Amino acid sequence: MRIFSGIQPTGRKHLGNYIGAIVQYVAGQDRGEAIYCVVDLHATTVAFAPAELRELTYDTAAILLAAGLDPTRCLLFRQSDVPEHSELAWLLTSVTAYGDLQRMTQFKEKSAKQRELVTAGLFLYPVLMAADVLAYQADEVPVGDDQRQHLELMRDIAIRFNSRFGEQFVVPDARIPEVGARIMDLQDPTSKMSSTAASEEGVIYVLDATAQIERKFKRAVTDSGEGVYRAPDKPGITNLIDILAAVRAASPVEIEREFSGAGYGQFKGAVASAVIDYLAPVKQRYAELRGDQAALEAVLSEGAARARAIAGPTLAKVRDAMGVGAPR
Ligand code: AQP
Repeated sequence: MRIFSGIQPTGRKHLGNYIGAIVQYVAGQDRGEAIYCVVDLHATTVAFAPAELRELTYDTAAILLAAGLDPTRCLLFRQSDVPEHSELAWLLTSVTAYGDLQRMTQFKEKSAKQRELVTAGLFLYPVLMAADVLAYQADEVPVGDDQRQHLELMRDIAIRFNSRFGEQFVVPDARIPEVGARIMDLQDPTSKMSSTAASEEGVIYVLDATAQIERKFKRAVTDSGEGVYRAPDKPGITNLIDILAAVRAASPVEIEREFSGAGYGQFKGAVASAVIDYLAPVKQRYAELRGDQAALEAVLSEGAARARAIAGPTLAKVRDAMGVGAPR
């Protein structure tokens, strides 16, 4: 079983990224051959600063290692170090429908937010994402719920390619966690927690100081009623229940039972302290790892060499099947 996922070095990683994706990456090391990638090429699809991008790539790699990725048990690399990703993305455009790309919710939302330029890269983002995964013949892709639509398109691309050019790709499945697949913004619990949120107050960053985490949970938007239980008209409390369930590896029902008589203030305090304890060891390891950029670079470049040994043969096969390039 091969597992692949990518994470963008855009902004600081938040609790949604952590619970929805990173925790699953760590668990993937025990479940199969795990391959993870910091997708810096994806980050160039929206406005970015070149020097910052490089730093954010190291930041993101350090967060992943601090969370528990172990380069002896998984493969971790930087997307742009493996040119097979971008070549395959181009080849896959030949079986990707323009109309499908136009329907992508993420493109619609992100293009609406761009002030200066809506890039063609943003439009083609899901094709590059398909190439990331398909190059490794991955069986499973751990992601948060917001990537569900991209995963479906990726499967369609693989199926269309296989039927046009012969069986070249494994058709991957999404692995979306049961609890915590969509952590919501604490200030606007109808929108997902996001690195591009309008205000930082609703976003818990993995590296936030204890006092910031306490303050953000204290100010988290709830409803005017009472009772700690999940309901469509209680998106704020529902989100806090999901967060506590995820960090305690419990079920939301267990959390509801435990806090059935509690007031909102008491409940928010409990969520804040659980999240603080949960992130403390990650923050400590991050500080140690981030201080040694040369060591981070070594992990990424060794990972890239091993990744190319897997993606290269896929590309050779695909080029042959498409009649592109000199015959092998
Ligand atoms: N709120 C979330 N809840 C659960 N999972 C989430 N993910 C993102 N937000 C949530 C999952 O995190 C992984 C990495 O996402 P990314 O590479 O898109 O990184 P990002 O740019 O930091 O993601 P954001 O915050 O979602 O930014 P925007 O909104 O600007 O794109 C993915 O598996 C994703 O599902």
